[in-house]
Amino acid sequence: MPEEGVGDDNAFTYDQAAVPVGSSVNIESEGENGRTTVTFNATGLAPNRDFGVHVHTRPCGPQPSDSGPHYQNNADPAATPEKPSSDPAYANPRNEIWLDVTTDAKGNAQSSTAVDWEFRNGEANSVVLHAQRTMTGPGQAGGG
Ligand SMILES: [Cu+2]
Repeated sequence: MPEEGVGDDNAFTYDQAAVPVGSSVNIESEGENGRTTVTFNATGLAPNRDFGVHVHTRPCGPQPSDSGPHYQNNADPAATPEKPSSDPAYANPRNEIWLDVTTDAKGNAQSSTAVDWEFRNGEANSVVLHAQRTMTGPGQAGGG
């Protein structure tokens, strides 16, 4: 991210029950004229369950925390590296990229989102699948 047509070449898996070997995830991002559309496609995940999915700022790594906080168009001034944004005024699907999905009986899922901004160069570096659907309340928004 945010290059277009990015595959899963650098994927790290932390839960092999939720994301079995052989599953695949594909993300595409298209930015144009101040708008960005991101689509998420997955096959072979655990069936019939929710996942939170977001664009994060740092590349994935061996530790789940390596991917850093969510990418925000308008950065929450109260957020710090230790305490990522959880203010619904900033941690919401218009200011971040949220692609939550529910898998079907075969573990397949698709979602897409469109926002009124484009990624700043080099600041959106990963897409993270979370074990839970994204929360939206004050103090927990964006968490999962
Ligand atoms: Cu996330």
